[in-house]
Amino acid sequence: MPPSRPLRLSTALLTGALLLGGLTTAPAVASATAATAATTAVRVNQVGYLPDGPKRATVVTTATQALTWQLRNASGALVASGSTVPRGADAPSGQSVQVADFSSYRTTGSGYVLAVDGNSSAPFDIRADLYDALRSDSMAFFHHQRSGIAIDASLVGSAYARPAGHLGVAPNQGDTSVPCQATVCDYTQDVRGGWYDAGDHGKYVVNGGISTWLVVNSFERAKRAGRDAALGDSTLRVPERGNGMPDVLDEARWELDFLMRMQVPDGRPYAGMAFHKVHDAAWTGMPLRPDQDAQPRELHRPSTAATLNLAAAAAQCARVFRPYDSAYADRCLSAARRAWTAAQSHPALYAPDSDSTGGGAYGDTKVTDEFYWAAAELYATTGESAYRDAVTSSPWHTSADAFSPYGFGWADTAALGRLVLATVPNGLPASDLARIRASVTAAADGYLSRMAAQGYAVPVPADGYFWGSNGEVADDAVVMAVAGELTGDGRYRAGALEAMDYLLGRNALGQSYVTGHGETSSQNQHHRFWAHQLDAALPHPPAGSLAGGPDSALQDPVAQEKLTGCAPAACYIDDIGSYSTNEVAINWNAPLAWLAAYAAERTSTGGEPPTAACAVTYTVDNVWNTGFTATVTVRNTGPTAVDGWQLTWAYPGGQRVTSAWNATVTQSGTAVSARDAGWNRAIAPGATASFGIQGTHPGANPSPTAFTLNGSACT
Ligand code: 9MR
Repeated sequence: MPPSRPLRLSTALLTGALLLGGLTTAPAVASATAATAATTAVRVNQVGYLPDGPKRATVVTTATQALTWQLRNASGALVASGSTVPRGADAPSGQSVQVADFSSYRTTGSGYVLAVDGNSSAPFDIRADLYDALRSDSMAFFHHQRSGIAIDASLVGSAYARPAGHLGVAPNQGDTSVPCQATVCDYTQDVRGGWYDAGDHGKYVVNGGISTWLVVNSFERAKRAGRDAALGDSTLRVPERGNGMPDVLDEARWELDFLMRMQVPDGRPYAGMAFHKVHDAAWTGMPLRPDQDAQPRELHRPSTAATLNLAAAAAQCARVFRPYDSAYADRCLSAARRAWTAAQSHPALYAPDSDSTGGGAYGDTKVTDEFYWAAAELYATTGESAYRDAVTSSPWHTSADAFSPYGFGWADTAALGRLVLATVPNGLPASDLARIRASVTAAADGYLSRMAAQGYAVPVPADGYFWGSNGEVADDAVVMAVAGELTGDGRYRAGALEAMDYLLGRNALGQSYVTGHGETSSQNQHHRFWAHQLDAALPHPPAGSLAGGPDSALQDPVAQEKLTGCAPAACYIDDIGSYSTNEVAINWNAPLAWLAAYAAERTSTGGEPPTAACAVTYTVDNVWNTGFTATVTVRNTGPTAVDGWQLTWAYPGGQRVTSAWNATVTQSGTAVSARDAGWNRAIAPGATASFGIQGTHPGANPSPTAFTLNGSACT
């Protein structure tokens, strides 16, 4: 099977060293205070907690006995208290920690403080609209990163306004007519637009594809849940606001247009493939506004991985954009088909790790996973048998390793194929679909158990803190959220929300990694324009920008100077020079935006614990001396549709379920859980779903009387 993430770490190290060489021309960087300095021993999500969400904090302490935690409101009144749970040594953080759990406190308010053993947390809120601001800020990041368009003060404020970059206006040489590197091609291509990848001015199809996919997937998932209004038209500050197209899709289209411009035209060698990347001929220094970049731009040789990123993102575009702009959907589908065909003709055109002068390499020599992902998207969109066959004949279709403990990422995309097939209606046999969905929940179970074993509840393994670890955490949260959607099991939503807690301050450094969200938040991320640390006239990164996060390999000079000896989860510094721990990137902000939109969604129900919204009848149809059959009918008595359900009850008379129909029923002791069978997952308001059970009983056969639906008690 293809390599797992630790193997990638070694290639990352190599590339990092080359990148590091490229950046030695940059001006000396002002020294920054180590992020550890100002933080309290009581680590919370510094933004706050949802009323109906988990609420846990981690306390750094050498105490071995349980301590008392006290929750105080803004006026200092004690509103809840309890005991911490000692966890002892926590390997990733190198700290001794205890955990305080105040999840049962659900009263909304601002300025709460959690105190343990004389230490107080940063103040935080408990409220249902907690993530509204992060939802728009994290998505606005992409507009700020746009190439080829002026970033207008009326949309972003004067500090962040800037002229268009790389449109051919001096000193830019422009992306409007870009030549290839020597020997790659003898023509030029218009590859304007798209998003700058990160703190550099490169534009990479590999990373662009997965980032666009996540942005569009965020919308598609919200739409499936009937909660896409918050991502609809006129919800973001983008120039296309008010054009009838959901703003999130407008934003994604900016990158999709670029990805399609990177496709080799018909009649040329490698027609239909995508150029791997376009960037400067040499690394530029910092700071540097995009429009001031004077370096020649170059197209790099097409690659199979880039071509399949294009195929996957464009096939998804064809499906999701169709209701809003069918002509654009047609264009996307035709680009996706061409890319797929070209990739089949050139299945092993690998981008080398060594190609990192002037831009990142994004090298990848294992592309079976990209084939699987692209085939899954093309199949979900078209239903055509050729794409189905490509899905079912892929080694990833049955591999147990499609979800790695190290998460998915720009080089590891098999998981994306699984997420598509698990959630977008398609014609695979029911047994395949059941196996695919089970693989999503198994992956999420893995993240949950890793979180449960760690003092800071992080889904990544102790050796998983590599370049972009915060993106990995957010990607893992996406998988947990999808598992929650598939099963209705609240533990997965709690896991996704706790991953957000990690990103926003409940971590080894007590650091919110998102600019402007949290008291101690990152503000000096590596970026050529948001470079306030180097030039006071320039802005800090805008609110909602996620830092790459701890990278235990120390792959830049600042990290090497300031972080030697760090525990893996503490290998981070909020210094603009530390590009291996503190850069921003589209593939990290994309899952953050996905997650923020998901977490913000609960505002539609007020974010309060859902009230009982179901009524259940349990009818024994037949009973004999040792056995029985019964029909269970659940009615949705709430105002919103149920999409995926799990009904639970306890048997009072020693009954055992032996088989079931129209639901998947499992039993542990007296506790029984019935999950929808897929086809009956939706229950409209007022509608019912029924399923049947056969079981044994030891004598009497009393009916259960109490039921819960998706964690809420039924009447
Ligand atoms: O995210 C990429 C990481 O996985 C690699 O280890 C690292 C070194 O090759 O590159 C990262 O991507 C960078 C890209 O190469 C150039 N633009 C900035 C990206 C984020 O740091």
